[in-house]
Amino acid sequence: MSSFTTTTEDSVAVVTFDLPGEPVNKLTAAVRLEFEALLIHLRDDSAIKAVVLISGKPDSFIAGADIEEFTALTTQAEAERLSFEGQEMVSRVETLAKPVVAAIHGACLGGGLELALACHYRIATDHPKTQLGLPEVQLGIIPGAGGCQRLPRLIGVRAALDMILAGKSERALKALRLGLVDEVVPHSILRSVAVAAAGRLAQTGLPRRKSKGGLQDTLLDRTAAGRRMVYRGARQQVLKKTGNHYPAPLAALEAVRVGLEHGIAAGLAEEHRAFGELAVGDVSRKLVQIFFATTSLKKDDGIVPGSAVPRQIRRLGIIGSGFMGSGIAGTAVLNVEVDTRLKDADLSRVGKGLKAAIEILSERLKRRRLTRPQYERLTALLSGGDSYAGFGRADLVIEAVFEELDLKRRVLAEVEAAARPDTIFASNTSTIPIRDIAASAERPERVLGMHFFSPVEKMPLLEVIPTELTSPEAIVTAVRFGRRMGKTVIVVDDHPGFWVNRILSPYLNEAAFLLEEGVPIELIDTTMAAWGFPVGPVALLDEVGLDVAQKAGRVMHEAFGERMKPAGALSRMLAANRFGRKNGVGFYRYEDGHKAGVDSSVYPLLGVRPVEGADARLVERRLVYAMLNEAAGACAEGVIRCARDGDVGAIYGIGFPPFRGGPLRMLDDLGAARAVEALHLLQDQHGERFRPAAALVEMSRQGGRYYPA
Ligand code: T1G
Ligand code: NAD
Repeated sequence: MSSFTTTTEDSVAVVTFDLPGEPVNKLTAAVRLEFEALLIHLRDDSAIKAVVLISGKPDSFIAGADIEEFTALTTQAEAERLSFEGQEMVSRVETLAKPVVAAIHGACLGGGLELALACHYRIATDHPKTQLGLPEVQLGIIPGAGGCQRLPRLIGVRAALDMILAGKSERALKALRLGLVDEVVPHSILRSVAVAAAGRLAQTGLPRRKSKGGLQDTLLDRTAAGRRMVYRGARQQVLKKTGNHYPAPLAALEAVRVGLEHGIAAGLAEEHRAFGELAVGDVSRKLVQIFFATTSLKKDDGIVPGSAVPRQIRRLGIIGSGFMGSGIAGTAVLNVEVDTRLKDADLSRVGKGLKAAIEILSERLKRRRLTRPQYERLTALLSGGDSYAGFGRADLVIEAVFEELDLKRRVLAEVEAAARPDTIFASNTSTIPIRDIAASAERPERVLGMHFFSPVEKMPLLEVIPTELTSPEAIVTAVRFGRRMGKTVIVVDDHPGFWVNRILSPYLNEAAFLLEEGVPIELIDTTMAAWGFPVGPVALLDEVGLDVAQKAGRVMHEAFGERMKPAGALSRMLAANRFGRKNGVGFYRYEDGHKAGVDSSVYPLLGVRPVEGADARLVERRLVYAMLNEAAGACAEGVIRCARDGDVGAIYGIGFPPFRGGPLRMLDDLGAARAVEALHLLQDQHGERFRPAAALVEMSRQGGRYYPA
């Protein structure tokens, strides 16, 4: 079956790419062969004066190289060859003696954008699905089909590095401003505008692009000395962000540098060399596994497929317009465009909550992600009050009041009285079992947990927690709604702390034990940041709020006993009125809302003196194993449905270092036997809380794993 069909309109060949049987267009080896044959035909057919390349898929132009195909490669030489062949194919487009216009609608990513860059003119649709980018570094590789060469030449080295090193995509209007595309049009006229442009270029020759920008661009982008500054700055930024754990961004920077300083041939050679090395490396393997795990979660509704259909959510009610309630409201309005009503105990709190929700929208307006009319329309969807007025029409109600069981039960009863019998009730509790909240519910089949993470608009994870009584319809509705809010959703079992807080708890508690022993705060936090977490555990406690952390710790202690007994550090801090960032004093000092260094007056409060010469490796060992061991235990209890959910949850919920693949993947890499051995040592030194989970011991005996080898 062929992937390309060609029709001719007034001597313009319109080539439609539609990979049979696949949801998106990908560049596979078979596609490359067919396309190269087609290029020869286009070159030799004298009736054809110009070419348009367009996609037959509803919302992808080309999603890049086939990730499955290149991850099947086992040797560096094979991977290098794949990149080299991609470069060759793309170069043949650029050197075709006839103008080629890329007509782009939908995802234009990786190799797809590299192909478009080799075309002579690019037109994109203004549709939000149209995204242009080089996401390769997110897969641990670099653009390997000339992207490191053509992008900086087209849009300038600084703008190109911004895109390549972060792997971020741009919408059409931004792409137009950057000079990445030549025109932006509505989808309905994409094809006709592209055909007209191709015809025009055939007559008038290739477009000449004026170099954009002022003096600064000239100095920084177009002089060798200026570029040296750019490379140095970019390198520092990459190291700061990735802490040297991710080799791809630096390799991409080098491929760009070599190309600009030594010519495109040298640049292409460096590009395919580095691609080959990275594609078979461990970091890329891990990141690709996470890509496929995330993709498969997009289709997993947490129910037996087909056993229920999701309800449409037209109106959303939120109880509690505090920190979380307002964040959920703003994010729901932004991404789902749903009518949202907030309720709190009094009007001044409602006002505050509405303001915070609108702030999420204003932020997008400022960054030009929303137009003024869109912003006006979205803010009009938000309303609030101090009563249940309007809740009779809500399809879904999310509760985000204080973390108190009695209060949550009362709110549920009030909602059941005020709302329709078929309204779904979701609690955003972070630790309390949902079955306890639902214990006296009239309609427990409509009650579940939707556990968002803070800040809601930024954190990519949602845990959906059904009880034994929750209906499949309620589950699938919550999962789909969360997904529309932009979240990766895992469905987890109803145990205290669910998954993410369950594994986070012993980790944070271990940090508190370290503090009580006088291990310096800086040492704890820099150790774990260097290990790959976005922030260290002590800074994280400050972010979460020490009161919130203490409450959660108590719930966990009650549920799991001695093993989760809280260290005393938090109570001492709270007794001194230190809540963390929220009141400006925690383990760190805060000035104008910015973290301003460790507050050394904390040590006397904790009754210790900072010890000198503490061993960072031991600190790391205790913290990491506290989490890994809990992950193994919780997994064996069935908190998560599979290892995939656990690893994705840890990475998206608490920033577990992606290059390590997640806690369960890490246990597989270590081997259960080694993990058990390390835990036994810790148990001897620090007590029973490090007793290895029974499941892990069993695994070490049987040589089991979480993932197939
Ligand atoms: N390779 C293989 N499979 C892919 C794919 C790709 N590039 N892109 C998508 N899929 C599959 C996906 O796994 C799923 O499969 C189905 O398509 C629908 O995807 C030389 C080497 C395009 C924005 O990183 O970001 O080019 O589960 O459910 O939400 O330099 O998929 O149905 O069997 O995600 O509408 C760089 C990755 C490659 C883009 C669509 N490209 N894809 O999102 O649908 S490296 C990427 C995405 C490269 C060159 C290098 C998204 C999407 P299945 P979906 P969606
Ligand atoms: P918050 O104190 O900022 O907000 C709670 C709000 O609930 C307050 O505005 C309060 O006035 C309101 N409220 C209390 N009783 C009410 C009632 N009877 N009717 C209506 N409103 C009432 O707290 P938060 O941080 O937003 O946490 C809310 C929930 O979300 C808690 O269950 C918490 O465990 C959970 N959660 C918090 C976080 C976090 O990081 N803060 C993360 C995930 C989940």
